[in-house]
Amino acid sequence: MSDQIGVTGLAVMGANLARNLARHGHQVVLHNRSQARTDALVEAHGSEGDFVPTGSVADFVQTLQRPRKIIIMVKAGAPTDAVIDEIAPLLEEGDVLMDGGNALFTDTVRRTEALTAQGLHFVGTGISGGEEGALNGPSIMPGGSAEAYELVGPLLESIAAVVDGEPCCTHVGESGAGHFVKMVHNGIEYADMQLIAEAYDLLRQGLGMSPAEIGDVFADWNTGDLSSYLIEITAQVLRHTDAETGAPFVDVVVDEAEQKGTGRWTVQSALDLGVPVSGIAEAVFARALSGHREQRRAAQQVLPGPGTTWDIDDRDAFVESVRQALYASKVVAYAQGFDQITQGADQYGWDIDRAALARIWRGGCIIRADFLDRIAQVFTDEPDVTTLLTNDYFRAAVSAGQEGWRQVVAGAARNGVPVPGFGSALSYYDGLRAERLPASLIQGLRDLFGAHTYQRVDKEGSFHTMWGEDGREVPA
Ligand code: NBP
Repeated sequence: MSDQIGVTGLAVMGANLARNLARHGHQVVLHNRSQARTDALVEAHGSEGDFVPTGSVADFVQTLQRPRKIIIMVKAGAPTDAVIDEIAPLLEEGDVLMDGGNALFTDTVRRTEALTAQGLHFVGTGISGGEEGALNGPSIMPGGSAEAYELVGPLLESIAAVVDGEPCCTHVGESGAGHFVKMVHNGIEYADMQLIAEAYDLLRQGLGMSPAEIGDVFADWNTGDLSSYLIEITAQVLRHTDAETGAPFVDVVVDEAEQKGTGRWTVQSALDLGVPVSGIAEAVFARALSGHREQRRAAQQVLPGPGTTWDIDDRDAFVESVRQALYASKVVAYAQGFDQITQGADQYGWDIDRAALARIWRGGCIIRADFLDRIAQVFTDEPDVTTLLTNDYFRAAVSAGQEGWRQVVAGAARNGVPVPGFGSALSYYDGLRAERLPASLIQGLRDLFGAHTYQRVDKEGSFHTMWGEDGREVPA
Protein backbone atom coordinates (compact mmCIF):
# COMPACT_ATOMS: atom_id res chain seq x y z
CA MET A 1 0.00 0.00 0.00
CA SER A 2 1.55 3.25 -1.02
CA ASP A 3 1.64 6.17 1.35
CA GLN A 4 3.07 9.65 1.56
CA ILE A 5 6.02 10.67 3.71
CA GLY A 6 8.23 13.71 4.15
CA VAL A 7 11.99 13.35 4.50
CA THR A 8 14.03 16.27 5.79
CA GLY A 9 17.82 15.97 5.82
CA LEU A 10 19.07 14.67 2.50
CA ALA A 11 22.74 13.90 3.12
CA VAL A 12 23.77 10.34 2.32
CA MET A 13 21.47 8.55 4.80
CA GLY A 14 18.39 10.70 4.19
CA ALA A 15 18.80 10.66 0.41
CA ASN A 16 19.14 6.87 0.34
CA LEU A 17 16.18 6.40 2.65
CA ALA A 18 14.11 8.74 0.46
CA ARG A 19 15.06 6.71 -2.62
CA ASN A 20 14.20 3.47 -0.85
CA LEU A 21 10.78 4.90 0.08
CA ALA A 22 10.15 6.13 -3.46
CA ARG A 23 11.22 2.81 -4.98
CA HIS A 24 8.57 1.16 -2.80
CA GLY A 25 5.86 3.29 -4.36
CA HIS A 26 5.50 5.96 -1.68
CA GLN A 27 5.26 9.62 -2.52
CA VAL A 28 8.28 11.28 -0.91
CA VAL A 29 8.13 14.98 -0.10
CA LEU A 30 11.69 16.24 0.12
CA HIS A 31 13.33 18.95 2.16
CA ASN A 32 16.86 19.89 3.13
CA ARG A 33 18.19 22.99 4.86
CA SER A 34 20.31 23.83 1.83
CA GLN A 35 18.26 23.43 -1.34
CA ALA A 36 21.22 22.11 -3.33
CA ARG A 37 20.93 18.63 -1.82
CA THR A 38 17.22 18.43 -2.68
CA ASP A 39 17.91 19.49 -6.26
CA ALA A 40 20.82 17.06 -6.59
CA LEU A 41 18.70 14.16 -5.39
CA VAL A 42 15.86 14.92 -7.80
CA GLU A 43 18.26 15.44 -10.67
CA ALA A 44 20.19 12.21 -10.10
CA HIS A 45 17.37 9.91 -9.01
CA GLY A 46 14.10 11.66 -9.77
CA SER A 47 13.11 8.90 -12.18
CA GLU A 48 13.16 6.27 -9.40
CA GLY A 49 9.78 7.31 -8.00
CA ASP A 50 7.37 10.00 -6.94
CA PHE A 51 9.46 12.80 -5.38
CA VAL A 52 8.01 16.19 -4.48
CA PRO A 53 10.83 18.68 -3.80
CA THR A 54 10.10 21.60 -1.48
CA GLY A 55 12.23 24.63 -0.69
CA SER A 56 11.14 25.82 2.74
CA VAL A 57 10.04 24.15 5.94
CA ALA A 58 6.62 25.83 5.62
CA ASP A 59 6.24 24.56 2.06
CA PHE A 60 7.38 21.08 3.17
CA VAL A 61 4.81 20.90 5.96
CA GLN A 62 2.00 22.33 3.85
CA THR A 63 2.60 19.83 1.05
CA LEU A 64 2.08 16.87 3.37
CA GLN A 65 -1.38 15.37 3.89
CA ARG A 66 -2.65 14.88 7.44
CA PRO A 67 -1.83 13.09 9.59
CA ARG A 68 1.60 14.15 8.38
CA LYS A 69 4.41 11.63 8.52
CA ILE A 70 7.86 13.15 8.58
CA ILE A 71 11.23 11.54 9.06
CA ILE A 72 14.17 13.67 10.15
CA MET A 73 17.57 12.47 8.90
CA VAL A 74 19.97 15.15 10.13
CA LYS A 75 23.02 15.14 12.34
CA ALA A 76 22.22 13.91 15.84
CA GLY A 77 22.22 16.34 18.79
CA ALA A 78 21.67 20.10 18.40
CA PRO A 79 20.84 19.94 14.63
CA THR A 80 18.00 17.50 15.37
CA ASP A 81 16.63 19.84 18.07
CA ALA A 82 16.92 22.76 15.67
CA VAL A 83 14.90 20.92 13.02
CA ILE A 84 12.26 19.81 15.52
CA ASP A 85 11.95 23.36 16.88
CA GLU A 86 11.37 24.64 13.35
CA ILE A 87 8.91 21.99 12.21
CA ALA A 88 6.87 21.17 15.33
CA PRO A 89 5.08 24.55 15.63
CA LEU A 90 3.79 24.08 12.07
CA LEU A 91 2.35 20.63 12.72
CA GLU A 92 -1.15 19.72 13.88
CA GLU A 93 -2.44 17.29 16.46
CA GLY A 94 -1.94 13.67 15.45
CA ASP A 95 0.94 14.33 13.03
CA VAL A 96 3.93 12.00 13.35
CA LEU A 97 7.52 13.17 13.56
CA MET A 98 10.18 10.46 13.30
CA ASP A 99 13.87 10.89 14.04
CA GLY A 100 15.94 8.37 12.09
CA GLY A 101 19.30 9.79 13.19
CA ASN A 102 21.62 8.24 15.74
CA ALA A 103 20.11 10.10 18.69
CA LEU A 104 21.14 9.52 22.26
CA PHE A 105 18.12 7.73 23.77
CA THR A 106 17.80 10.20 26.65
CA ASP A 107 17.39 13.00 24.06
CA THR A 108 14.62 10.92 22.49
CA VAL A 109 12.91 10.53 25.87
CA ARG A 110 13.06 14.31 26.36
CA ARG A 111 11.78 15.06 22.84
CA THR A 112 8.99 12.49 23.16
CA GLU A 113 7.75 14.13 26.35
CA ALA A 114 7.83 17.62 24.87
CA LEU A 115 6.16 16.70 21.58
CA THR A 116 3.56 14.45 23.19
CA ALA A 117 2.55 17.42 25.35
CA GLN A 118 1.94 19.30 22.07
CA GLY A 119 -0.36 16.54 20.81
CA LEU A 120 2.19 15.21 18.32
CA HIS A 121 3.53 11.70 17.93
CA PHE A 122 7.28 11.31 18.13
CA VAL A 123 8.94 8.14 16.92
CA GLY A 124 12.62 7.88 17.82
CA THR A 125 13.75 5.39 15.20
CA GLY A 126 17.00 3.46 15.24
CA ILE A 127 18.11 2.70 11.69
CA SER A 128 21.01 0.37 11.09
CA GLY A 129 22.80 -0.73 7.97
CA GLY A 130 24.67 2.39 6.92
CA GLU A 131 24.21 3.95 3.50
CA GLU A 132 23.75 0.68 1.72
CA GLY A 133 21.10 -0.46 4.19
CA ALA A 134 19.23 2.84 3.97
CA LEU A 135 18.97 2.35 0.22
CA ASN A 136 18.32 -1.36 -0.05
CA GLY A 137 16.68 -2.29 3.24
CA PRO A 138 17.86 -1.41 6.74
CA SER A 139 16.98 -2.89 10.10
CA ILE A 140 14.55 -0.41 11.66
CA MET A 141 13.94 0.02 15.39
CA PRO A 142 11.10 2.48 15.99
CA GLY A 143 10.16 3.59 19.49
CA GLY A 144 7.14 5.64 20.57
CA SER A 145 3.48 4.93 21.21
CA ALA A 146 1.60 1.97 19.76
CA GLU A 147 -0.78 4.47 18.18
CA ALA A 148 2.09 6.16 16.34
CA TYR A 149 3.38 2.79 15.17
CA GLU A 150 -0.03 2.02 13.69
CA LEU A 151 0.35 5.14 11.56
CA VAL A 152 3.94 4.70 10.38
CA GLY A 153 4.75 1.03 11.01
CA PRO A 154 3.50 -0.26 7.64
CA LEU A 155 5.50 2.42 5.84
CA LEU A 156 8.69 1.57 7.70
CA GLU A 157 8.13 -2.17 7.33
CA SER A 158 7.74 -1.72 3.58
CA ILE A 159 11.32 -0.43 3.19
CA ALA A 160 13.09 -2.64 5.74
CA ALA A 161 15.29 -5.63 4.95
CA VAL A 162 13.37 -8.90 4.74
CA VAL A 163 14.46 -12.22 6.28
CA ASP A 164 12.34 -15.37 5.89
CA GLY A 165 9.50 -13.19 4.60
CA GLU A 166 9.53 -11.02 7.75
CA PRO A 167 10.43 -7.31 7.63
CA CYS A 168 13.35 -6.32 9.85
CA CYS A 169 11.27 -3.70 11.61
CA THR A 170 9.25 -3.98 14.79
CA HIS A 171 7.74 -1.61 17.31
CA VAL A 172 10.45 -1.79 19.96
CA GLY A 173 8.71 0.01 22.83
CA GLU A 174 7.64 3.41 24.12
CA SER A 175 9.61 6.63 24.00
CA GLY A 176 13.40 6.18 23.74
CA ALA A 177 13.29 2.38 23.43
CA GLY A 178 14.12 2.37 19.71
CA HIS A 179 17.20 4.54 20.06
CA PHE A 180 18.22 2.67 23.21
CA VAL A 181 18.32 -0.70 21.43
CA LYS A 182 20.04 0.89 18.42
CA MET A 183 22.71 2.16 20.81
CA VAL A 184 23.19 -1.33 22.29
CA HIS A 185 23.26 -2.77 18.75
CA ASN A 186 26.17 -0.45 18.01
CA GLY A 187 27.88 -1.47 21.25
CA ILE A 188 27.61 -5.13 20.26
CA GLU A 189 28.99 -4.15 16.86
CA TYR A 190 32.04 -2.63 18.58
CA ALA A 191 32.60 -5.84 20.57
CA ASP A 192 32.12 -8.03 17.50
CA MET A 193 34.67 -6.05 15.50
CA GLN A 194 37.20 -6.06 18.34
CA LEU A 195 36.92 -9.85 18.65
CA ILE A 196 37.33 -10.29 14.90
CA ALA A 197 40.41 -8.05 15.00
CA GLU A 198 41.91 -10.12 17.84
CA ALA A 199 41.30 -13.36 15.92
CA TYR A 200 43.10 -11.89 12.91
CA ASP A 201 45.98 -10.70 15.08
CA LEU A 202 46.37 -14.11 16.72
CA LEU A 203 46.47 -15.93 13.38
CA ARG A 204 48.99 -13.45 12.06
CA GLN A 205 51.25 -13.35 15.09
CA GLY A 206 50.80 -16.97 16.12
CA LEU A 207 51.07 -18.61 12.72
CA GLY A 208 52.68 -15.92 10.59
CA MET A 209 49.83 -16.14 8.08
CA SER A 210 49.42 -13.38 5.51
CA PRO A 211 46.32 -11.17 5.62
CA ALA A 212 45.05 -12.82 2.42
CA GLU A 213 45.47 -16.30 3.94
CA ILE A 214 43.63 -15.14 7.04
CA GLY A 215 40.94 -13.74 4.73
CA ASP A 216 40.51 -17.28 3.41
CA VAL A 217 40.14 -18.58 6.97
CA PHE A 218 37.41 -16.00 7.64
CA ALA A 219 35.66 -16.92 4.39
CA ASP A 220 35.68 -20.53 5.58
CA TRP A 221 34.38 -19.55 9.04
CA ASN A 222 31.59 -17.66 7.32
CA THR A 223 30.13 -20.99 6.18
CA GLY A 224 29.62 -22.20 9.78
CA ASP A 225 28.33 -21.04 13.18
CA LEU A 226 30.06 -17.69 12.82
CA SER A 227 28.32 -16.84 9.55
CA SER A 228 27.61 -13.10 9.62
CA TYR A 229 28.01 -9.90 7.66
CA LEU A 230 31.04 -8.78 9.69
CA ILE A 231 32.87 -12.09 9.17
CA GLU A 232 32.06 -11.92 5.46
CA ILE A 233 33.43 -8.39 5.02
CA THR A 234 36.47 -9.24 7.16
CA ALA A 235 37.46 -11.77 4.48
CA GLN A 236 37.00 -9.08 1.84
CA VAL A 237 39.08 -6.46 3.66
CA LEU A 238 41.89 -8.92 4.51
CA ARG A 239 42.12 -10.11 0.91
CA HIS A 240 42.29 -6.58 -0.43
CA THR A 241 45.63 -5.33 -1.77
CA ASP A 242 46.67 -1.68 -1.87
CA ALA A 243 46.82 -0.64 -5.52
CA GLU A 244 49.64 1.84 -4.97
CA THR A 245 52.11 -0.30 -3.07
CA GLY A 246 50.93 -3.86 -3.70
CA ALA A 247 50.98 -4.39 0.07
CA PRO A 248 48.07 -5.90 1.99
CA PHE A 249 45.52 -3.16 2.55
CA VAL A 250 45.57 -3.68 6.35
CA ASP A 251 49.30 -2.97 6.36
CA VAL A 252 48.98 0.47 4.80
CA VAL A 253 46.16 1.66 7.05
CA VAL A 254 47.11 3.53 10.25
CA ASP A 255 46.31 1.28 13.21
CA GLU A 256 44.18 3.77 15.12
CA ALA A 257 40.49 2.87 15.32
CA GLU A 258 38.17 5.85 15.38
CA GLN A 259 34.76 6.09 16.97
CA LYS A 260 31.70 8.27 16.61
CA GLY A 261 30.44 7.72 20.13
CA THR A 262 27.66 5.14 20.20
CA GLY A 263 29.95 2.52 21.78
CA ARG A 264 30.87 5.00 24.48
CA TRP A 265 27.18 5.80 25.06
CA THR A 266 26.46 2.09 25.44
CA VAL A 267 29.10 1.74 28.13
CA GLN A 268 28.02 4.94 29.90
CA SER A 269 24.44 3.67 29.97
CA ALA A 270 25.61 0.24 31.16
CA LEU A 271 27.49 1.90 34.02
CA ASP A 272 24.31 3.74 35.00
CA LEU A 273 22.32 0.51 34.85
CA GLY A 274 25.03 -1.51 36.62
CA VAL A 275 25.23 -4.07 33.79
CA PRO A 276 28.69 -5.57 33.18
CA VAL A 277 29.03 -5.17 29.41
CA SER A 278 32.75 -5.88 29.71
CA GLY A 279 33.13 -7.00 26.08
CA ILE A 280 31.71 -3.74 24.75
CA ALA A 281 33.73 -1.70 27.24
CA GLU A 282 36.96 -3.47 26.29
CA ALA A 283 36.22 -2.80 22.63
CA VAL A 284 35.69 0.92 23.29
CA PHE A 285 38.88 1.10 25.38
CA ALA A 286 40.88 -0.90 22.83
CA ARG A 287 39.98 1.73 20.23
CA ALA A 288 40.98 4.45 22.69
CA LEU A 289 44.32 2.73 23.33
CA SER A 290 44.96 2.41 19.60
CA GLY A 291 44.51 6.18 19.30
CA HIS A 292 47.05 7.03 21.99
CA ARG A 293 49.87 7.23 19.50
CA GLU A 294 52.37 9.09 21.71
CA GLN A 295 52.00 6.69 24.64
CA ARG A 296 52.25 3.70 22.32
CA ARG A 297 55.40 5.05 20.70
CA ALA A 298 57.00 5.72 24.09
CA ALA A 299 56.06 2.27 25.37
CA GLN A 300 57.30 0.49 22.22
CA GLN A 301 60.77 1.82 22.95
CA VAL A 302 61.08 0.60 26.51
CA LEU A 303 58.49 -1.91 27.70
CA PRO A 304 59.82 -5.45 27.51
CA GLY A 305 57.68 -8.36 26.27
CA PRO A 306 58.00 -12.02 27.21
CA GLY A 307 60.91 -12.56 24.80
CA THR A 308 59.42 -15.78 23.44
CA THR A 309 58.61 -16.88 19.94
CA TRP A 310 55.21 -18.43 19.61
CA ASP A 311 55.90 -21.96 18.50
CA ILE A 312 52.73 -23.69 17.34
CA ASP A 313 53.01 -27.29 16.11
CA ASP A 314 49.51 -27.99 15.02
CA ARG A 315 48.45 -25.08 12.84
CA ASP A 316 44.97 -26.43 12.04
CA ALA A 317 44.27 -27.01 15.74
CA PHE A 318 45.33 -23.43 16.52
CA VAL A 319 43.06 -22.01 13.81
CA GLU A 320 40.21 -24.04 15.29
CA SER A 321 41.02 -22.80 18.81
CA VAL A 322 40.91 -19.20 17.61
CA ARG A 323 37.55 -19.90 15.95
CA GLN A 324 36.25 -21.35 19.21
CA ALA A 325 37.54 -18.37 21.19
CA LEU A 326 35.89 -16.01 18.73
CA TYR A 327 32.56 -17.79 18.84
CA ALA A 328 32.48 -18.11 22.64
CA SER A 329 33.52 -14.48 23.17
CA LYS A 330 30.92 -13.36 20.67
CA VAL A 331 28.19 -15.24 22.54
CA VAL A 332 29.33 -13.47 25.73
CA ALA A 333 29.18 -10.06 24.01
CA TYR A 334 25.66 -10.66 22.72
CA ALA A 335 24.58 -12.05 26.11
CA GLN A 336 25.87 -8.89 27.78
CA GLY A 337 24.18 -6.63 25.21
CA PHE A 338 20.84 -8.37 25.72
CA ASP A 339 21.33 -8.09 29.51
CA GLN A 340 21.63 -4.34 29.05
CA ILE A 341 18.41 -4.31 27.02
CA THR A 342 16.64 -6.32 29.72
CA GLN A 343 17.84 -3.95 32.44
CA GLY A 344 17.12 -0.85 30.38
CA ALA A 345 13.58 -2.01 29.62
CA ASP A 346 13.06 -2.65 33.31
CA GLN A 347 14.55 0.65 34.43
CA TYR A 348 12.73 2.84 31.90
CA GLY A 349 9.45 0.90 31.84
CA TRP A 350 9.61 -0.31 28.24
CA ASP A 351 8.07 -3.57 27.11
CA ILE A 352 10.77 -4.83 24.75
CA ASP A 353 10.26 -8.16 23.01
CA ARG A 354 13.83 -9.45 22.82
CA ALA A 355 12.92 -12.30 20.46
CA ALA A 356 11.39 -9.83 17.99
CA LEU A 357 14.46 -7.63 18.35
CA ALA A 358 16.83 -10.51 17.63
CA ARG A 359 14.72 -11.33 14.56
CA ILE A 360 14.93 -7.80 13.13
CA TRP A 361 18.70 -7.84 13.59
CA ARG A 362 18.97 -10.86 11.27
CA GLY A 363 18.93 -8.62 8.22
CA GLY A 364 19.81 -5.10 7.11
CA CYS A 365 22.02 -4.21 10.07
CA ILE A 366 25.75 -4.44 10.64
CA ILE A 367 25.58 -7.22 13.26
CA ARG A 368 23.33 -9.42 11.13
CA ALA A 369 24.32 -12.99 11.80
CA ASP A 370 22.84 -16.45 11.45
CA PHE A 371 23.06 -17.06 15.17
CA LEU A 372 20.52 -14.31 15.87
CA ASP A 373 17.95 -16.93 14.84
CA ARG A 374 19.16 -18.97 17.81
CA ILE A 375 18.97 -15.97 20.11
CA ALA A 376 15.41 -15.24 18.97
CA GLN A 377 14.54 -18.86 19.67
CA VAL A 378 15.98 -18.67 23.19
CA PHE A 379 13.89 -15.62 24.08
CA THR A 380 10.80 -17.25 22.55
CA ASP A 381 11.25 -20.55 24.38
CA GLU A 382 12.63 -19.16 27.64
CA PRO A 383 11.42 -15.56 28.10
CA ASP A 384 12.69 -15.63 31.69
CA VAL A 385 16.19 -16.86 30.87
CA THR A 386 18.63 -15.02 33.15
CA THR A 387 21.48 -15.01 30.64
CA LEU A 388 21.82 -16.38 27.12
CA LEU A 389 24.81 -18.35 28.38
CA THR A 390 22.69 -20.73 30.45
CA ASN A 391 20.43 -21.66 27.57
CA ASP A 392 21.09 -25.28 26.51
CA TYR A 393 22.22 -24.46 22.99
CA PHE A 394 24.65 -21.68 23.91
CA ARG A 395 25.88 -23.47 27.02
CA ALA A 396 26.75 -26.51 24.90
CA ALA A 397 28.32 -24.40 22.14
CA VAL A 398 30.49 -22.37 24.52
CA SER A 399 31.51 -25.35 26.60
CA ALA A 400 32.48 -27.29 23.45
CA GLY A 401 34.83 -24.45 22.55
CA GLN A 402 36.08 -23.66 26.01
CA GLU A 403 39.32 -25.60 25.75
CA GLY A 404 40.40 -23.73 22.63
CA TRP A 405 39.26 -20.43 24.17
CA ARG A 406 41.42 -20.99 27.26
CA GLN A 407 44.43 -22.08 25.23
CA VAL A 408 44.24 -19.04 23.01
CA VAL A 409 43.92 -16.59 25.92
CA ALA A 410 46.74 -18.29 27.85
CA GLY A 411 48.95 -18.48 24.75
CA ALA A 412 48.32 -14.82 23.94
CA ALA A 413 49.28 -13.80 27.49
CA ARG A 414 52.43 -15.95 27.41
CA ASN A 415 53.49 -14.53 24.07
CA GLY A 416 52.57 -10.91 24.64
CA VAL A 417 49.67 -10.56 22.21
CA PRO A 418 46.88 -8.29 23.51
CA VAL A 419 43.47 -9.97 23.58
CA PRO A 420 41.30 -7.70 25.77
CA GLY A 421 38.10 -8.95 24.16
CA PHE A 422 38.82 -12.68 24.38
CA GLY A 423 40.37 -12.34 27.83
CA SER A 424 37.60 -10.27 29.39
CA ALA A 425 34.91 -12.50 27.88
CA LEU A 426 36.58 -15.53 29.42
CA SER A 427 36.91 -13.80 32.79
CA TYR A 428 33.24 -12.85 32.62
CA TYR A 429 32.32 -16.46 31.87
CA ASP A 430 34.44 -17.71 34.76
CA GLY A 431 33.09 -14.98 37.01
CA LEU A 432 29.51 -15.99 36.28
CA ARG A 433 30.11 -19.67 36.92
CA ALA A 434 32.30 -19.25 40.03
CA GLU A 435 30.79 -20.67 43.19
CA ARG A 436 32.50 -18.03 45.33
CA LEU A 437 33.89 -14.71 44.17
CA PRO A 438 36.53 -12.70 46.05
CA ALA A 439 33.89 -9.98 46.44
CA SER A 440 33.63 -11.10 50.06
CA LEU A 441 37.12 -9.72 50.68
CA ILE A 442 36.13 -6.44 49.04
CA GLN A 443 33.15 -6.27 51.41
CA GLY A 444 35.52 -6.82 54.32
CA LEU A 445 37.80 -4.02 53.17
CA ARG A 446 34.85 -1.67 52.69
CA ASP A 447 33.62 -2.47 56.15
CA LEU A 448 37.04 -1.86 57.67
CA PHE A 449 37.82 1.50 56.10
CA GLY A 450 34.31 2.86 55.71
CA ALA A 451 31.97 0.90 58.02
CA HIS A 452 29.98 0.02 54.90
CA THR A 453 28.62 -3.18 56.52
CA TYR A 454 28.23 -6.64 54.98
CA GLN A 455 25.83 -9.56 54.90
CA ARG A 456 26.64 -13.06 56.12
CA VAL A 457 26.15 -16.37 54.34
CA ASP A 458 24.62 -17.96 57.44
CA LYS A 459 22.10 -15.45 58.76
CA GLU A 460 19.87 -12.57 57.71
CA GLY A 461 20.70 -8.93 58.29
CA SER A 462 23.58 -6.49 57.89
CA PHE A 463 26.65 -6.50 60.09
CA HIS A 464 29.69 -4.45 60.96
CA THR A 465 32.91 -5.57 62.61
CA MET A 466 34.49 -3.24 65.19
CA TRP A 467 37.85 -3.33 63.41
CA GLY A 468 39.46 -0.55 65.47
CA GLU A 469 38.38 -2.07 68.75
CA ASP A 470 38.17 -5.70 69.77
CA GLY A 471 37.02 -7.09 66.38
CA ARG A 472 33.58 -8.09 67.66
CA GLU A 473 30.69 -8.13 65.20
CA VAL A 474 27.61 -5.99 65.74
CA PRO A 475 24.32 -5.86 63.84
CA ALA A 476 24.26 -2.80 61.56
P1 NBP B 1 24.99 14.00 8.62
O1 NBP B 1 24.97 13.40 9.97
O2 NBP B 1 26.31 14.33 8.02
O3 NBP B 1 24.11 15.34 8.66
C1 NBP B 1 23.99 16.13 7.51
C2 NBP B 1 22.56 16.60 7.38
O4 NBP B 1 22.16 17.36 8.53
C3 NBP B 1 22.41 17.55 6.19
O5 NBP B 1 21.16 17.30 5.60
C4 NBP B 1 22.48 18.91 6.87
O6 NBP B 1 21.89 19.92 6.12
C5 NBP B 1 21.68 18.63 8.09
N1 NBP B 1 21.81 19.65 9.15
C6 NBP B 1 22.84 19.95 9.96
BR1 NBP B 1 24.47 19.16 9.90
N2 NBP B 1 22.58 20.94 10.82
C7 NBP B 1 21.31 21.28 10.55
C8 NBP B 1 20.47 22.27 11.09
N3 NBP B 1 20.85 23.03 12.11
N4 NBP B 1 19.23 22.39 10.56
C9 NBP B 1 18.83 21.63 9.55
N5 NBP B 1 19.60 20.66 8.98
C10 NBP B 1 20.82 20.50 9.48
O7 NBP B 1 24.15 13.12 7.58
P2 NBP B 1 24.12 11.54 7.39
O8 NBP B 1 25.48 10.97 7.41
O9 NBP B 1 23.25 11.31 6.20
O10 NBP B 1 23.38 11.01 8.71
C11 NBP B 1 22.05 11.38 9.02
C12 NBP B 1 21.70 10.76 10.37
O11 NBP B 1 21.78 9.35 10.24
C13 NBP B 1 22.66 11.14 11.50
O12 NBP B 1 21.95 11.29 12.70
C14 NBP B 1 23.60 9.99 11.60
O13 NBP B 1 24.12 9.79 12.90
C15 NBP B 1 22.72 8.85 11.19
N6 NBP B 1 23.55 7.82 10.53
C16 NBP B 1 23.24 6.57 10.69
C17 NBP B 1 23.99 5.60 10.08
C18 NBP B 1 23.60 4.24 10.26
O14 NBP B 1 24.31 3.32 9.90
N7 NBP B 1 22.45 4.04 10.79
C19 NBP B 1 25.06 5.87 9.27
C20 NBP B 1 25.34 7.14 9.10
C21 NBP B 1 24.58 8.10 9.74
P3 NBP B 1 22.77 20.74 5.04
O15 NBP B 1 22.84 19.86 3.82
O16 NBP B 1 22.00 21.97 4.81
O17 NBP B 1 24.12 20.98 5.64
